[in-house]
Amino acid sequence: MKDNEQNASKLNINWFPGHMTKAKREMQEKLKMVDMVIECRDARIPYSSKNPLLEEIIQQKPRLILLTKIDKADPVRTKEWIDCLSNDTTQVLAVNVLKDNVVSLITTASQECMKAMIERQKRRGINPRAIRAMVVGIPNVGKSTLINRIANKKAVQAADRPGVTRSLTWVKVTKGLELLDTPGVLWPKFEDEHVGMCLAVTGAIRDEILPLEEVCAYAMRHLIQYYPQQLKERFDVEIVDDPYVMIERIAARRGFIKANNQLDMDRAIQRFLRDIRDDFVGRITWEFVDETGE
Ligand SMILES: Nc1nc2c(ncn2[C@@H]2O[C@H](COP(=O)(O)OP(=O)(O)OP(=O)(O)O)[C@@H](O)[C@H]2O)c(=O)[nH]1
Ligand SMILES: [Mg+2]
Repeated sequence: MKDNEQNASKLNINWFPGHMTKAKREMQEKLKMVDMVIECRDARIPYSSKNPLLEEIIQQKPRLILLTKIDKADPVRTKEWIDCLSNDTTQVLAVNVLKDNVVSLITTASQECMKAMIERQKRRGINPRAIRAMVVGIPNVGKSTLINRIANKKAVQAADRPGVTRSLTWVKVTKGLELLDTPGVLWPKFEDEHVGMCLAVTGAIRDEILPLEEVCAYAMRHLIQYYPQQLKERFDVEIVDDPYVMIERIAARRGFIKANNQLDMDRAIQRFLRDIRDDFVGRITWEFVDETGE
């Protein structure tokens, strides 16, 4: 417990930087001009990537939950998450933003979300205007990539690191759909250590401000418990319960040795995290429906 508290406090360093406060305020201001919200969550962490500030920001607007990066997540778990998050008022769509036909999927889903507005306009004899949707979510979840893929051009900047988008930008992606790109937003305090760790492992927080050894140990514990075969196959080491011993074994197996003949643990930690994020350990989901109480 004490360890957890220490980790949690370390994990609270400055990850709600000034640009996020500004983004939150601007999103609230833009809300009047928006018909609906596309809430992107990472399919590997559908619970931890749910932003608690969002309810405050988006209020009662119709919402589509979009689970991104399904190609990186455990397919069995993704199915469980879709079933758990879908209900009469919320549609859930799970996609590989890079490969799936997101134009058609998002167009159809947004029209379904805005059915009432479209029908109202038709009844009044007005040609339905383009749907305006604000795309929101944690950093690095794929918001800007989604917008570029639907628009079929590089309308906004996107890259594999958190904090790329810094301002709100409207993009007319198709004749019937306008999307508002927004900066990824976190929240000032993670009540639950698990949430901070999941965001860290999957790359939503800059590594420079993270206690990487603890993040690595957290990830290792999960893999030992739920994905031992994938872990063994990737690193070719015998599995033991102690995550730190596992990291040592990886360092030794890979020949990560410092000039003083000690194991180079920093290098092993960085390689381990990179292998996870680049999918070399296979498709991993970091939290399950039954654990989170969703
Ligand atoms: N494998 C995979 N990669 C994805 C998917 N969606 C997005 N990416 C990658 O995720 C990275 C981050 O994408 P961005 O679109 O910049 O993320 P963002 O949500 O706009 O991030 P911020 O602007 O920092 O908030 C890019 O390298 C994308 O190629 C997906 O479904 N699968
Ligand atoms: Mg972006």
